[in-house]
Amino acid sequence: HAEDGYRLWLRFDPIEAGLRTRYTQQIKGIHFAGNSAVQQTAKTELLQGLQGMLGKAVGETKNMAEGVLVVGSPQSSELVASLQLPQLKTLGKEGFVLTTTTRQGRRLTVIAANDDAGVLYGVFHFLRLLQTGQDIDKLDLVSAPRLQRRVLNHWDNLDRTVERGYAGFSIWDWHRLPGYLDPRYKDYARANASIGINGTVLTNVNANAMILTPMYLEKVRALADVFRPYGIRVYLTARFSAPVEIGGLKTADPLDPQVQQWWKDKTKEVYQYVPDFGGFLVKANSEGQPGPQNYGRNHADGANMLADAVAPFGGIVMWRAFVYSNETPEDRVKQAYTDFKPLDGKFRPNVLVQVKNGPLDFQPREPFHPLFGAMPQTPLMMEYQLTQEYLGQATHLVYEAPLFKEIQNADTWAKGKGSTVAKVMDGSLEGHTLTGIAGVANIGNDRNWTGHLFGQANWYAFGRLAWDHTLTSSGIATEWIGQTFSTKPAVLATVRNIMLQSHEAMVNYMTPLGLAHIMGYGHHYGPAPWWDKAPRQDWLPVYFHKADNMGLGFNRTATGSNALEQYHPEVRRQWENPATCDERYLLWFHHVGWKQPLRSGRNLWEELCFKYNEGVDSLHGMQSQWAGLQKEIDPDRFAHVQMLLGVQEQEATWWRDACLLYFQTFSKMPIPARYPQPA
Ligand code: GCW
Repeated sequence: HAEDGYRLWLRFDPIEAGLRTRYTQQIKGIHFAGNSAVQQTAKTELLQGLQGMLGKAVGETKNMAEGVLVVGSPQSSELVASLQLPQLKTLGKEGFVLTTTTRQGRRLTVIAANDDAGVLYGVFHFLRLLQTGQDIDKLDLVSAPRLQRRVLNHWDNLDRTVERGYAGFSIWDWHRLPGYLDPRYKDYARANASIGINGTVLTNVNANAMILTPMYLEKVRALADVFRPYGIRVYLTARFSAPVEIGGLKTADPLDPQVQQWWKDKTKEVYQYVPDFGGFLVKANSEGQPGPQNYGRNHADGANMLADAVAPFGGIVMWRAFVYSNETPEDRVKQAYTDFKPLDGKFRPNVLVQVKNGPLDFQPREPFHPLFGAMPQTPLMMEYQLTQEYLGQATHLVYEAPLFKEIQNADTWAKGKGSTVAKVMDGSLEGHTLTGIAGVANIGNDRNWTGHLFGQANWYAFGRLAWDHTLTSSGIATEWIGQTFSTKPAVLATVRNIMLQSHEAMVNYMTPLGLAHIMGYGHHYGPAPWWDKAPRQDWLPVYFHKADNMGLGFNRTATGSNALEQYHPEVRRQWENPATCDERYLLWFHHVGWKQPLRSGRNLWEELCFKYNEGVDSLHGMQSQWAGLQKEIDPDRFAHVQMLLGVQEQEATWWRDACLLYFQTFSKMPIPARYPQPA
């Protein structure tokens, strides 16, 4: 049948005959005793997945016979309890053990966990091993999530438009909910559960208070009921002015007792609909959203009011630190730190401050956000953007895992060398127990979910890295390709190669050397470094690149905006000197002369020409590598990617030519003759 990508990485087609024979001998029957809703899901997935891959059903058994696959938790399965697996003692929540063991002379394969979610994740991991052709003969694997709240953020509006969504309309069909449950909800839940995502914020951070009215809460309940058996909790965005807009109050001042009471009552009501409701995500006093500052209060006042309302029910508040205002004269990238750093220690224990990976806004490349490492008393939740707002949207192939890893591996030096962003995020640096990560979803109602087939890889990579940030970009790509396309070594190697170079390629053809935010105004898609007419200067490309006859780049050292002061001295020292500054961030921190020699020996202008051309060349390479896969990939998915790569190649060329021609009006130097000369 036509391959439309709907099945994502959950393709359980018959596997290669040799492997099938081996696995069939190793899995002769299944012992699965648990019967909670989540374990029932796990069981269904296991039976279906095995049947699909092995080509025949594997029977259930009550006995501990040779070759049985034993699944469950000690609480739900006497057999699992009797195995007394030592690994379970130290295994945290949601973790699982996959092990091969022998009891009474019989070889057993075991998927065990301490809780239902762990069983579900263990089953999906086991299926993944089979899908990717791994050896399951001597399993000895223990895995537990390093982050607790692994959450997708949907910027979905109640009219089904999706802010920064490029894959169709929202998959939430509010109009027909709660009565009509689109089968897609279940498929969405499966996909998330298979990669360990355990929460979803259904609504846009630019929030509509209506979602908190009974009419919508009924619909939210219906979705939560579908997701619960997959271990997924629902969260909502809270519009700060809701007490006024739907509550009839005169104010939303967080210190007003009536306002506080309104939120308490509202929260109680939400929990009546959704007893395991996760909590609220809030964007306040940012880009026109209402917030506590409208009443002379600060972000902690606002967050704590909501935190107190959800606390009795075990809920949390994810309070976003993406704040800046055009009226503030301060460099936009400094404003979040300025607002939040002084509030460290002032938040309730059930508040996570949610911080974007970089201090500007989901650019192809940014240095890590200076709040990481700067708020030791506050758990920080990482926010990545899967929907590729500034990354070519659903047209460009960009595998984002290398971007995520670059941020996570960055050293904040907060507590000396090795204080990586990953350690801030997973709580280990400061001993936080509440941890989390958010990915702004790239999902819509397109048949393949993400618009570009390779957008699926970013959803996948987000889940896998949320589970275990030590996984590598290459390893995750290998898993995804194996499940999505093929496990043939040549396919794995070629597709992986395309994926692993794609992010750097994009940085090169869009914003090399630390440039940022030179995309077209509003839509953020194509190049417009010349744009100087937006209603706000903090949205203007010219404000960010600061090209002039002397050079290019934003001076953020002490002689400029001094954004560097927000980083730990060790980090600052590396970056404040152009000679030691990582050239990937050079123009982010420095205004560099056009003729300044860089590490390559080329001067800035030549290096810019080199990078933009390198980006376009990478695209040619990606195209020809993909072309070589024609015989290996089904025609529909092959053509889909091939056509999009064609568009991407044209647009990379457009980016290169537009940016070089524009910057040349300042550098006044020729584009070296070895490069194509744009008309
Ligand atoms: O990236 C910017 C987007 C806005 C978005 C905002 C945010 C939801 O251009 O569309 O609003 O960030 O993260 O709040």
